[in-house]
Amino acid sequence: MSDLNGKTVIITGASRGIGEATARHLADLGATVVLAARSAHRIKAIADDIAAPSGEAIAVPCDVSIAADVSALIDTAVARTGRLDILVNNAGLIDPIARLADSDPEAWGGVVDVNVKGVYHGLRFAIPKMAARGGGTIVNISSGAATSALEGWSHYCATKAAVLSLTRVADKEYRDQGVRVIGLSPGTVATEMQVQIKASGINPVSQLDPSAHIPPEWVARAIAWLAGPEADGHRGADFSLKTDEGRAAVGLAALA
Ligand code: NJP
Repeated sequence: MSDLNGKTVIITGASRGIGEATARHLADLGATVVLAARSAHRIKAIADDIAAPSGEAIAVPCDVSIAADVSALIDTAVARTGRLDILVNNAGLIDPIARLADSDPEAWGGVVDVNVKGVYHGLRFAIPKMAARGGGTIVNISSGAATSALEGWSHYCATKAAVLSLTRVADKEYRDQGVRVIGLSPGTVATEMQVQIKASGINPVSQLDPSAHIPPEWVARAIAWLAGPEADGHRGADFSLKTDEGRAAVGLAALA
């Protein structure tokens, strides 16, 4: 497990779900965590809770679809802590779920703004800071949807495929400057996103029993593992937590 003492980690989409669990876990491992999301009151409450026993946590309200917000987020993290070691590009949307001919073009584009442009913004503004210090790690939260087609998820499949593409290109461009860029496909996770998926009733994922989902804390453990050198073989690709090999590497139970 990575020793994150003295390191600064930014997590987008940290107001709930995978992002919140990741902030809490990485703080437990010694990191100073910077929580970003639109729900300012929620990230402030989580940061206060993390900081209360012994951790260090900073809340920065941020809409990842807005370049200036992400630029300011990264500047704030560096100004407050003096460094940036890890960025977790986690913020993402799945709603509204709809088949192509029923989809609303504006809402479809809004998902592109968050899922694709949000990740691009993180890469765009974090890479120069990391490269200037000799390196860092960026984990882009991907999905099995990046490489498979699911009814009602044209926006989600297309945007996660774009995230995988960004992971590949960023690795190609900045590997030799010490910037480690890795995607993470977590499988189904018990968060608000799965509640929205179930409510849609559209494809087989919506039919899954909630007991099939892994807890967000498992994803947080995978992210901590990806931050360390043991995960170097996954640079420029999506690491999957759905496989027995992936779970074993992270130290999690095999699939039932
Ligand atoms: O989702 P959820 P998860 N700017 O809905 C934030 C991927 N994934 O934790 O802004 C900034 O509980 C939102 O905060 P707020 C998935 O695609 C999941 O499951 O305050 N933040 C909240 O904190 C996504 O990339 C599953 O509303 C924005 C967070 O995003 C990541 O995992 C499977 C924002 C969403 O929390 C986390 O999803 C899979 C914005 N514009 C991949 N818009 C799964 N759950 O099964 C939203 O393969 N957020």
